[in-house]
Amino acid sequence: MKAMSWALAVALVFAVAGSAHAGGWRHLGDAGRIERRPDGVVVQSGPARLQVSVHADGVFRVRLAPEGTLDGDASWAVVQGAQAAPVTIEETRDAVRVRAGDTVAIVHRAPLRVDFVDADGRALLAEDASLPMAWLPGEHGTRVRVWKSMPADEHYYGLGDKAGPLDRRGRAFAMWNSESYGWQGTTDPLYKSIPFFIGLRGGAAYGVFFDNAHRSSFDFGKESDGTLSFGAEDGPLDYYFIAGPQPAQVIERYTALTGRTPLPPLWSLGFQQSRYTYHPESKVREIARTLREHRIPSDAIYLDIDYQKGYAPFTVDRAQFPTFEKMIADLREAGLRTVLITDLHIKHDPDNGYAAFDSGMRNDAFIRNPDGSLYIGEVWPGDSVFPDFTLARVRDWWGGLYRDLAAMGAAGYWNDMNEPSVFNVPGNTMSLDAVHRMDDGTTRDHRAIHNVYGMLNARATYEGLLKLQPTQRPFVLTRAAYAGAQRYAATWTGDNTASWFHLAQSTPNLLSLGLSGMAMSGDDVGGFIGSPPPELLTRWFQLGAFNPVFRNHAATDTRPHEAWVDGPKHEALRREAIELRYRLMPYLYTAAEENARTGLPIMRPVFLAYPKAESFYGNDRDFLFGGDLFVAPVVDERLDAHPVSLPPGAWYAFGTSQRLVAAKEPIKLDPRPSPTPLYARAGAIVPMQALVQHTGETPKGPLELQVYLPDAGSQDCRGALYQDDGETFGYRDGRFLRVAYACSVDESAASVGAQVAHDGYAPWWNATRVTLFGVSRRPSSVRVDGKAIPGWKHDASAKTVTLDVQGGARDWKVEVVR
Ligand code: MIG
Repeated sequence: MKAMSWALAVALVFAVAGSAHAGGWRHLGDAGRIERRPDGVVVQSGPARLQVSVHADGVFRVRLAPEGTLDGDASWAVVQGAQAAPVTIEETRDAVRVRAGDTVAIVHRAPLRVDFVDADGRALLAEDASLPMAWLPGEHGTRVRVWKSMPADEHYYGLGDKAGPLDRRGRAFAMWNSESYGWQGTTDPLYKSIPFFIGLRGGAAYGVFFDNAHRSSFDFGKESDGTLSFGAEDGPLDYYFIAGPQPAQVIERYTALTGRTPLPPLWSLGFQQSRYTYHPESKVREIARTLREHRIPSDAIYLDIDYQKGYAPFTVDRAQFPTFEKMIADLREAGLRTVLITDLHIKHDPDNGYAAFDSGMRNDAFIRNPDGSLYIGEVWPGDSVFPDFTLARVRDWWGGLYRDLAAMGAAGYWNDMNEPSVFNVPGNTMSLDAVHRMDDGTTRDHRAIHNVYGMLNARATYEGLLKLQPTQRPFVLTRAAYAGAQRYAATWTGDNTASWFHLAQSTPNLLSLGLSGMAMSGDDVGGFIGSPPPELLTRWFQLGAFNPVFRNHAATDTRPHEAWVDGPKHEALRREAIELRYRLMPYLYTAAEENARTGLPIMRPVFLAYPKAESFYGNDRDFLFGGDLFVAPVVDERLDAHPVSLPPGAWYAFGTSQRLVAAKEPIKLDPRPSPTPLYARAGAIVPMQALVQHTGETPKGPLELQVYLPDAGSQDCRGALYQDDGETFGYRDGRFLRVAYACSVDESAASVGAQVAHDGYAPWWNATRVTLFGVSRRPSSVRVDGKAIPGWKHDASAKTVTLDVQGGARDWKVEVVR
């Protein structure tokens, strides 16, 4: 009942949330005393104080304290401390200008407000003088809100995996981690809260990160056409302005601020087979056997909640899994890792020898109600208790729970239900009064912690695994997240539906997650709820093959979703899609390493690489896979032509010499093209390998390099390769290989070169097979390192030249002479 009335109250209050003039909002008045600091200014305005500082290169921070005291500087998201950056401060009659690099924060005096402009004085993000920042004291804290002018031609991206189109313009969103079974196109909020967005206008981008974990909301002109706003129910008014102008630069800076995804284990980039639930043991073994018999390349099998005893996390139902450890070992032998679900709700099961509960009680690890009693909520195991993940010592304890499962040989862990989801209560989550303890001895109620709870669950898992197996890269899959969760876990989009709608929704979701820092993401291939018709399932495999996390999953009571269930024709198409992913593994792994190093996502909206290509600002269907491949997937049942509009420049139909140029009119393909239309940038050098059945298998044969020749004179021909052992942290000690490839074309020759940039890991190949696409005329000779070689091939109809360069990691140069 209590929670119910709260939910109603929130609904009522939220109805007027965006409304600036609704009763009681106290807006900032004029500036009073201005204090200069080395990194910016602190401005008094009545009792309130506003701080505008330069946090790092290209990153400004704005904080408002209504009562004048800036809260302790705690953030769950930010890992980058304030960096010293050159700052100049200039005072004029009307304003103070804080300049760093190419960005200026103009702090206007009357009323006190902040605009961001670029070096030429062009507005990037400006406040409307009639709507300065405001706050509204209430029963559960002080609400805060910021309004900004919204240019008519600006587009908005990010906020994690929200439903609906990628461009958020014209809509409003709430941030409150919510179990969202069967969510649809307007369902909001969903499972994650990533209060970060990117504004993009005429090719120039900036970002805003609102670091407030309370229930918050973002409005991109829904309430009022020319205004965007963001705010929260309580907590600090604390946001970062992140300069571009390249959108990629905004993402690099945002992920420097909130952290990056550590390099994932290679196997997690393989195809993953899941279902709710494969049990008993014989069923799991049968699935593993069938994957291999049908030659479906795959790297992991997931065990959902039925492997446990009475759904109690960290138990194994031995009646169903008599030789659990042996099963894991046998799967591993076949190249399949086992991923176990480990929900965070611990069964309330006193005096029954349940170690997770007993040790949690001994360690005072569980969340309590305000009256000191245990908070108990009903979830899968029945009455359950919930770890107090805000405490470091509780995260430690939780991490230790993985000791046995790790010893049993499990390779990855799945943290589901961590919004947290609670059954049979209004709001489907923990009581908002539940008490979370902080390491500094203070407490917060659940309202303040809710949105970070799932991330702290993933963090406890990740850090625990690091302690247990310090040399192994952990793999954690989380459903709930807050900004920064990319440091600990991969994610998926929750309980989607076996519908064409959800297939089409997959790409905007995953692109948005990638723009929001969480590149390692996927959705349930085939749809979780319901039974996909064969063609839909095939299309989903074909799309999922280009998702960072590629996992087939389905709910109970649905028909089987595995690749082989619809007969040989569909199976062949699905296998073909999976095989291409495995053949592209060197390219994909290189993209994953780039993501770990720079934050740039693996799946990229076209505007990320081509910011000026405005025709792609609203494209929800197509995307770049890594830097050089363009995917135009089939996500509907249309009977008319499949239209493809290429990004700027020249492209090749993948694996061919068919050259295409971006044009006004889309290319019209067959209505049901198969496989997925895929294009390589003219100037791309794509590393590939021979087909394997799992990533632990050494490819037989050379490294394969596909070189898509650009126009003569183009400087933009390049590729990269990153390799290491795929599972340890050895790369941090330099045990990796990095090769840069480049090519050039002139009247006399096409040349391709390899340059080893870091030689710390011996690769599996001892030759590189180079294929040049776009060579119509038979060359007069082919030289490697200046010497003519025999044995090269020209295929006149395919317009390719193929040759082998002997050796593993070494510099070389190939010349194909006209
Ligand atoms: O209440 O563990 O989103 O992937 O299979 C459902 C059972 C709980 C929800 C997850 C889904 C998983 C399921 N879980």
